[in-house]
Amino acid sequence: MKRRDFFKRSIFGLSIPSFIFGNSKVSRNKNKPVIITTWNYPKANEIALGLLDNHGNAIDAVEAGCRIVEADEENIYVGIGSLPDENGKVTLDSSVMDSRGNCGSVAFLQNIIHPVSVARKVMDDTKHVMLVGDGAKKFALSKGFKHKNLLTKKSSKAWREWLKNKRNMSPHDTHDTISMLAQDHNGDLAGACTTGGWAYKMHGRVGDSPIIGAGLYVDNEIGSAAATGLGEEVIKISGSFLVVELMRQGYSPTEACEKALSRVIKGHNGNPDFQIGFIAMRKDGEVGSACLKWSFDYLVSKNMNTKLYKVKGLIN
Ligand code: SD4
Repeated sequence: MKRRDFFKRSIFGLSIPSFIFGNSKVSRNKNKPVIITTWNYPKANEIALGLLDNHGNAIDAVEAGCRIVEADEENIYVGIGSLPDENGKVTLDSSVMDSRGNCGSVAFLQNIIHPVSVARKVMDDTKHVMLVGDGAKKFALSKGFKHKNLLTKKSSKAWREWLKNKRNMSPHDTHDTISMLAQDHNGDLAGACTTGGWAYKMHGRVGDSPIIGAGLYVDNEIGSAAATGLGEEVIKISGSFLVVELMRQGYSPTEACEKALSRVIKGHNGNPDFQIGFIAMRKDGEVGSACLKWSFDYLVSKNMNTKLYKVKGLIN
C-alpha cells in the first residue's frame, strides 16, 4: 500500500490513518491472527499462534510465546542460561504492553526464570509500570515465582572463558532477544520482549527491552513496534514509540522502521558500528522490519502459516 492511500484528509487538514474510517481499503485485517517475532523462534510463534487460534487474546499469546524461550536452557540470550554480566550474575529485562495501553516491566531481575510473567504481574496486579532489582525479585517471590539459579553450565563456562581476556562484547555478538508483537481475532494488539541483555555488561546495566517506548510500544489504534540490538542506542531515540508514531503519520511498518533507523545513522555520521533491528505491526495486520547493518531475521505468522524472513541492513 502506498503512503498516500493510507491517509484521508479530514476537513481540518489533519492526517488520519484510513483504517479509522469504516469504508477504507485498509479498514480491517482479514488475516488475523498475526504475529511478528524477532529472530528465529518458531516454537514461540507456534505456541502463541495456537493460543490465538483458540480465540486467546494477544497479551496472553505474547507472554506464552516468550515463556517458551525463557525456559530453554540451551538459549544463551533469554531467560535461564542467559550469558551473565561481568560479575557472573544473570540479570534479566522484560516488558509487556496490551491493547488498552497498560504496561508492565522488570529490569535487572535475578534468579527468576520468567521475567515476562513478572512484568505481566506488575501490569495486572500493581499500580506501577516498572520494578527493578531486588524489589522486582521480592515481588516475584510474593506472587509465587520460585528462586532459581539461572547460570547454567554452558553460560558459566562461556563467562569463565570471557574472563580470561575480557573481550569487548556488543549486543550484536550475543544477540537474539525475543520481541513479539501479536494481533488477536478481535483485532487487538499486544507485545512483549524479554532478554538477558548485553553479555558481560556492567553489573546493574539495563537495556531497552524493559523500557516502554524504547524496546516495546503498542498503540491499539495505530500499531505496535519492538526492538533488538544495542539497547543504549534504541533508548536514545525512544525507538519503538518512534516507529509507532511514524506509522501514525502514514508510513508503512517497513518505512517506519527504516525512518527511525535513519535517525540513528544520521546521529552516527552515516556509519554506526552496531546493530539495531525493529519489527512493526500496523493495525490492519501489515508487518514490516528493518535493521541497521548486516542482516536480521524475523518470523511472521499469518493465515496460520509461519515464515522466516531476512532483511538486509540499511548500511553495510
Ligand atoms: C539490550 N536490546 O539489552 C537488548 C539486547 C538485544 O538482541 O536485543 N539483543 O540492549
